[in-house]
Amino acid sequence: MALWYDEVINDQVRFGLKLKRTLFMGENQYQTVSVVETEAMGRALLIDDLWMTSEVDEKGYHEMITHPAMVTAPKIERVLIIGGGDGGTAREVLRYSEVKHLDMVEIDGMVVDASKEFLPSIGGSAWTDPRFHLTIGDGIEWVNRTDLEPYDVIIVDGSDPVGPAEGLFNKSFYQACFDRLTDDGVFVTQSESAILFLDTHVEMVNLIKEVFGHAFPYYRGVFLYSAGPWSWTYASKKIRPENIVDSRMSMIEDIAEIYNRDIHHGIFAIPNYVRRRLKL
Ligand code: PUT
Repeated sequence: MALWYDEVINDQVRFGLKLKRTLFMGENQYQTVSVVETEAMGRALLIDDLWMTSEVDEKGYHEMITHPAMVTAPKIERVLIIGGGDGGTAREVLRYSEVKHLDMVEIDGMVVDASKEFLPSIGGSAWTDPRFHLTIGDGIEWVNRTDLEPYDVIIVDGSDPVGPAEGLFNKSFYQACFDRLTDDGVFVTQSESAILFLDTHVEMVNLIKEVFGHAFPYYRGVFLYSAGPWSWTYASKKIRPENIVDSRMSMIEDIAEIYNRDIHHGIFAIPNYVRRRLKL
């Protein structure tokens, strides 16, 4: 009999994939981490039994969380990723030669180790890039440090708001990120599904707006996240998503699998039922 794994989204919805085999299962004080091989999506990472990323569709997530910020921030020399343990966001950030220093602060070393061993194509050359500085530690404590040089871009690539990622979904965390950014720096976070987790999405965007003065949610489908469009939210003290640096956009659209200028312009359109609930 075929073996399936279903992410239980709520008592009415599950999202399942047929498995070939389980490659890794581990548990620590933070969460459970598994890597499975699926028929449809290649190898996939689960945290606390929730689908996180897969070889087949990871670019649809990692390109989207990375490039809108990276093509619009005036400077991209110093970048910070909170979370991002599979390495995909780091890989996308490091495509830009202007990046001189990338810090990534991931709370769970097991996610990094499992990703390097079983999902090596996702982090790719990021793991050995001399500009990349990995800290296994608490991203919330990191952004509350006052001894850090400010960042040009901060990307929050956390898991869902359960377990250790819960603290990445509140106003004091967004305020700390605001404080760690340069005056024209850009912040982006994954901000959940505006269909399955609409209340969480709306609350996040409204809190980010309270901190930054503006918030620009954007939307695109990620197959593994099962219910229509996923979302990310962009914010900055000064910069808007229209502020495209042409040379960077041309470079990235030549090599990206999905992201390009037309997609950039389209993704910031907010569905009316969401817009009515946002205090934008
Ligand atoms: N970084 C993974 C995003 C959340 C998946 N549900």
